[in-house]
Amino acid sequence: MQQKLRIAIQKSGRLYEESVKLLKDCGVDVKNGINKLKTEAENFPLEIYFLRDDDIPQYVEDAVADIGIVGENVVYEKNKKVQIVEELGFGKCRLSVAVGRKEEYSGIAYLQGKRIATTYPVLVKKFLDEKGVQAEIHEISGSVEIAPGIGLADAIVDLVSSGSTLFMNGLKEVEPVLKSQAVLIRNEQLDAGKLKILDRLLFRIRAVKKAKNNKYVLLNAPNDKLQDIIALLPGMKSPTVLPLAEEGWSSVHSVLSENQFWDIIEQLKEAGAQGILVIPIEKMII
Ligand code: PRT
Ligand code: ZN
Repeated sequence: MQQKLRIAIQKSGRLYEESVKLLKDCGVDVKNGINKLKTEAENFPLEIYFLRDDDIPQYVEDAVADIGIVGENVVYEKNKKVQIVEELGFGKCRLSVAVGRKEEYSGIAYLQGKRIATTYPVLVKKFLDEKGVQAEIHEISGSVEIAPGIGLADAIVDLVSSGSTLFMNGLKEVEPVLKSQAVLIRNEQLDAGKLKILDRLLFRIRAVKKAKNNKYVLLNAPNDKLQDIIALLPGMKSPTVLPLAEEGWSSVHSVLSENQFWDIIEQLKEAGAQGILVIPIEKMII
């Protein structure tokens, strides 16, 4: 029988859809996991387990699953023996200290002797120890943001993404504890066969990630401006330049990364580029 790699992903919740999408973008056909514990991909040697995110590090440490997709916040809180192999670029958030909006927060010393409610006691303790602050940590299992309002705590440490939950509960974010995103983790002792499958999957994940961060750009350039325009373009090797049917014009094709995209487009227009088309890239293999 062909060897399979077992991956654990969240059964439902914030990471579920993006985890499934990532596998699908990698060409792995995942059947819907709702109400299912596991499924097998037909076109790739992968078995997919659907679990609560909190359990994933333990399952990967115990080799019940070989790899898993989970938030860094959970990996560090659970502190299991697993290796992070790749940042996945979704599920981005931060673990932060928040206090009542009207409080005068003077700095970390504010927390001295205070009661802090959180679902992340390990990370909070580590953070306070590093800062040399003593405070009471109250571990609660959910709805942390209501703790100050009902007199259960003076401050909270919770995950924040847009900040609207804090705002709606009369709180303000005052101190970052950890930045987090979804990561791929692996068991520390995979055999050679499984490592080979992991390498194949990682190769695909990296191609998908790279493509997401890049755009394919096509533009028309008058030949007398061509050198200036080419100088602005990075491209994978160098841009492709093709003559247009119209005399004196060329078509230029290149790849731009998301974070320099708008700057370069503005400069291209100024340099005389016209008819600029921007196209998403599905996979990018370098
Ligand atoms: O059922 P299961 O145990 O699997 O799921 P869960 O309910 O424990 O986790 P889930 O689905 O809420 O989150 C899974 C992972 O998503 C987290 O571990 C993080 O890595 C990541 N993530 C990213 C977030 C957020 N953003 C986030 N905003 N997880 C939770 N939140 C919550 C936060 O706790 C707060 O209640 O959203 C609220 C704040 O959001 P904003 O946008 O109002 O700031
Ligand atoms: Zn959870």
